[in-house]
Amino acid sequence: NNHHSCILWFTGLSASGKSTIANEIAKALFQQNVQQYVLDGDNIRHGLNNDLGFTDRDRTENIRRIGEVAKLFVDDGQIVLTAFISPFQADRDLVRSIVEKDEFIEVYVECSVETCENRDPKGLYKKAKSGEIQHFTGISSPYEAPNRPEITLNTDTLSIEQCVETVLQYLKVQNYI
Ligand code: GGZ
Repeated sequence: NNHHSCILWFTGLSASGKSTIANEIAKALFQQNVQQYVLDGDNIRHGLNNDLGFTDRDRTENIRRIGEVAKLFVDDGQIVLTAFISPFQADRDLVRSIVEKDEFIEVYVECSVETCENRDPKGLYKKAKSGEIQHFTGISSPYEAPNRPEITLNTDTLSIEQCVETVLQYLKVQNYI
């Protein structure tokens, strides 16, 4: 199908909804015969990046490698969706700099720490607060909100469906799909 390849780079706190939204968009693109692939913790941190932890340095290397992999998918003509916290603006900017100007779409999945803590699907916020997990984003490690994201999705107030629709609409209006 005729489309313009790009990276939809989702960034936000743990439990903000990045993976869920990315996977739902991928499903919709698949149904429209658009080639797409989702990179997330399940297929990257458990494999290629299983030597990396959560220090600032390891997160930076995590994002650098993911950016390089995403670029390969873009070169292959796909729409690649990445769902990583990617807490540092400089790391996201580095990925932006290795692809063409219109091939990097930063999607800020905005959500208050309070809401994420209440969701806490894996009990990680609880562990972070008790000190059982160190360097936890939003609790004991920083998160830098994007300076100028192409898209912002606030999951405190928007449903998953509304977020998916917002991104699909953006892709249509900007002629990616
Ligand atoms: C943040 C952590 C941590 C720490 C384990 N800080 O909600 P999840 O579980 O499934 O997603 C989180 C994931 C974050 O990995 P990323 O590769 O997205 O992070 S980064 O972009 O910053 O490199 C969480 C789990 O791993 N997790 N320990 N200390 N999240």
